[in-house]
Amino acid sequence: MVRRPALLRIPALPRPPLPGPPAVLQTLPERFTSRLHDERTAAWLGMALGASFLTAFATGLVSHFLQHPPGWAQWPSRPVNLYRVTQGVHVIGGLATVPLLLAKLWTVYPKLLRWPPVRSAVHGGRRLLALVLVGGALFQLVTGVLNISYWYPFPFFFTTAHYWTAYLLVGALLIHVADEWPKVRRTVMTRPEDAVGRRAFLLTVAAASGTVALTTVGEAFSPLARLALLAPRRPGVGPQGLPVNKSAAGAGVAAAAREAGWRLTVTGRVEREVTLSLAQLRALPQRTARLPIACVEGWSAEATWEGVRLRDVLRLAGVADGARVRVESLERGGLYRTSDVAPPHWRDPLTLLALGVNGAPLDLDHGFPCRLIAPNRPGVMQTKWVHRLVVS
Ligand SMILES: Nc1nc2c(c(=O)[nH]1)N[C@H]1C(S)=C(S)[C@@H](COP(=O)(O)O)O[C@H]1N2
Ligand SMILES: [Mo]
Repeated sequence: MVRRPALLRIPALPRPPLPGPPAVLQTLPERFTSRLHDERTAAWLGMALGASFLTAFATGLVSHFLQHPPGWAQWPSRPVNLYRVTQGVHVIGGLATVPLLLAKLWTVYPKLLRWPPVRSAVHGGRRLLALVLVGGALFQLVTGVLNISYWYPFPFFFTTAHYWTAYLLVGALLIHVADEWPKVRRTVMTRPEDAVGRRAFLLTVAAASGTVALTTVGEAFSPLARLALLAPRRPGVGPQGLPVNKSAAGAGVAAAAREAGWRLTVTGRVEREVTLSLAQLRALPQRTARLPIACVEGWSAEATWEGVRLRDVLRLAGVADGARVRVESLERGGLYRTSDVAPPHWRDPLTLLALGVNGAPLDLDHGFPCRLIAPNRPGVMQTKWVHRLVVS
């Protein structure tokens, strides 16, 4: 049902005794004089929105299943920048969708005020579908933007809500596309006879989307970093030229990480338990790898990491080729205190237990004394302040 804004309820207006729309609504549709509130504009915007939501869905699923692997599938460790690209597309594409959605809502909102609100069962069903589409799309974009801005005014856990709403939205989207397909064929695939400034309008919307993308893409694509005016994170900003999400103080590990008694332990299903001090780790063959941190929030930053290959340390303990490894942080609580490393990742020669970055020992906030860094993997799984490897 349509809830009329309070302003529109004007009780004193004389009206015919017939049951009908409130007087204001009777004349309202005629006031939408712009001819851009038409099918053809809506169809073009709808196609763009459909493409961008489906892209966001696919890239979102990649990110979800990377963090919650289904068991039968293993994500490869190469190409090194794959996750950086899929997640960059997810977040920056999502931001660029905001102007598209606003334009679409503007184009179709006069329909919302039509009388009677429900004309038939089919019409009622369509309105319900529209409610799910509009509600779902707004929910995804609003929570996404708030999340990358590190602002959590909502009472639910972002990741779970964003994930499940995606299925609801895509389900509704598929029904909507099937339902509207004839209209799309009638409009988008034929030449318009009328000139109502539609092209100029659509180009303006496209330019707005492009501007959003251009002023944020630099957070993932460093050559454009200087243009990243709207991005919440910038690649070069932070200790040692890298952004920090969780500081050592914030994680409550500052004291434990600096302790001289710090040791790295390899335990679980191993041939022999191994315990290494920082000096012993430094005495093992040191390697460098140029790898990005690619955060789920869309930003990424590349660095030159120095340290020991994870596989070298695991081989010291006699770990079997197919083993899985859980990397544990000194951090006591928090969602990111551990991460799982599957064989494609731990056997990759680029996967390091990093002791240094960009030519200096790790900053405390980057995970001193030791952090995991691996190719093609979300930032949340690049565990900092590592102290234990548990093999299973
Ligand atoms: N122990 C631990 N490791 C962690 C985190 C954390 O909260 N705790 N945050 C992760 C996240 S979300 C990201 S994006 C990267 C950020 O790394 P940086 O702060 O060194 O740039 O570290 C990851 N490693
Ligand atoms: Mo992150």
